Parts: sequence; C-alpha cells; structure tokens
Amino acid sequence: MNIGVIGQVKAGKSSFLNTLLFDGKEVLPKASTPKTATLTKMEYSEENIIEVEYYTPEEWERIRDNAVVEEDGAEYVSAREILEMVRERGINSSEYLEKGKEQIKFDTYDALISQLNNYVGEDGMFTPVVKDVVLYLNSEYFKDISIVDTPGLNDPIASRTSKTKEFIEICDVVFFLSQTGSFLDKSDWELLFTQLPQKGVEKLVLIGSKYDSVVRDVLKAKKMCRNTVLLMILMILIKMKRTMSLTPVKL
Ligand SMILES: Nc1nc2c(ncn2[C@@H]2O[C@H](COP(=O)(O)OP(=O)(O)OP(=O)(O)O)[C@@H](O)[C@H]2O)c(=O)[nH]1
Ligand SMILES: [Mg+2]
Repeated sequence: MNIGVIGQVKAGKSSFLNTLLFDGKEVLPKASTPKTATLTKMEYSEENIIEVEYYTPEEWERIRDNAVVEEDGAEYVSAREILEMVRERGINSSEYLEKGKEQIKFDTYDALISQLNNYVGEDGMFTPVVKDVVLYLNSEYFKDISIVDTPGLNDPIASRTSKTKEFIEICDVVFFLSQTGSFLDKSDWELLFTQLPQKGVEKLVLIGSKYDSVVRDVLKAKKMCRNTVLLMILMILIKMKRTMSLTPVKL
C-alpha cells in the first residue's frame, strides 16, 4: 500500500509522520527550508539502510544556471542558497554528483537520526547535494506499506516535483495536512488542484494540523478582547471623570 503525505510548506507533515511512525522521535527532519527540502520515502527491508540520491550532473547544471538569475522566484533563490551551502562547507560537489546513489547502514534510531542529519539536516555536511532519501527499515510496521514525506508546495527542484507527483499518482491513501488555524485556505485549494492527480488516489484524508496553536490563539484572542474591554472601560471612566469635573465649571 502506498501512502503519501502532502501539504503546504511547514504544515507539519514531517512532525505528523514522526509521531505516527517513530513514536515522536525526530527522525524526519523538521524545519526544512526549500534549500534543504528532500523527498523521503520509507519502506520495509530486512536491513536498515539509508539510501541517499545525489543530484545528477544535469540537475546540478540547472541549479548553477538558476543561481545566476537575479530574480526572486523560488527556484532561483533556492539555487543560490544551495550553492552558498556548498561554498560554506567547502565540499567538492562533482565528487557526489557522479556517485548517483549511496547506501549507509544503521542499527538504532539514534544512529539513523545522526546519520540522516548529515544528508538532510539543515546543517548537514552533504545536505546541499542530496535530492532524495529512501529509508529502508527493518520494522514490521513498514511491511507492505510505502510512505512518502513530500517537500511541500512550490518545491523549487523541478525533477523532484515530478517525482512527488509520480508517487502521489500511485498512492492508495493521501494524507493532506492543512493548518487548523487557516484550514483549507486558498493556497490549500491550489495545492490540492495542482498536486493531487485526477486519477489514481483511492482515498484522501484531510487532517487539521497544529491544533494546539489554534487553542493558544483563541486564548491570546480572549486576552486581547479582555484587554480591549478593560481599555474601553478605562477610557469611558476617564471621559466621565472629565465630564463630571467639567460640569461644575461655570464660564
Ligand atoms: N504548535 C505546533 N507546532 C507544530 C506542530 N507540528 C509541527 N509543528 C512545528 O511546525 C514547524 C514545521 O513542522 P514540520 O513537521 O517540519 O512541517 P513540514 O510540513 O514537514 O515542513 P516542510 O517539510 O518544510 O514543508 C516546526 O517548527 C514544528 O515544530 C503542532 O502540532 N503544533
Ligand atoms: Mg517536512
């Protein structure tokens, strides 16, 4: 069974999957930005393996071309950021682009987290040259299922966007996360229409994410209302006092 998780950037997709699949451990990286976004697929295997896929030389060429375009489009900004990350780390990108894929074995979730951070973490050494990751997990939980954590809306890497779409097309279930505070807003509708294929998906599950933030917002709103009412009472009192003190004054 193929399961996809889609939603706007920062909707809480990775956190949702970490809670669902990894007991809340931060296996899938949180707080990615377009520059560090990766498509992460999880599947069952007898061996625990992280498989990283680097950009191809052709894709890297495109990133280089985009980086010199002085415009604000997501693909240009992201390309500049990726090259900047490579410069900061002092890595030789061509060495990795030629590799195609690489497999790293791990034994425990802690080892998985620290290894994965090197390839997809915000400060990971190889993050800027990694395009996709497949986690092969020796856990009964993943038997017969394949799950994809997608990079969110407006992924600036075109080849990854088409890969996301291809997987979503063969999904039996798609979880669509929308922040409860702005549930199914205009951008969500746009995302649903552009990323969700017309055919293929058997079931779409809508999830209101970050529910706790809304609860907090309501409390904040209540506090604001209370403060506003207090301010209004204060102003009325001040006005009344002025009127009262003015009344006896005879001109
Ligand atoms: N308050 C609150 N914050 C959350 C919740 N879920 C996620 N977050 C925060 O929201 C931010 C984004 O969470 P992610 O899980 O990285 O979201 P994402 O959709 O995977 O983001 P991208 O992969 O960048 O598109 C992080 O700072 C999380 O800590 C939640 O239920 N409540
Ligand atoms: Mg994510």
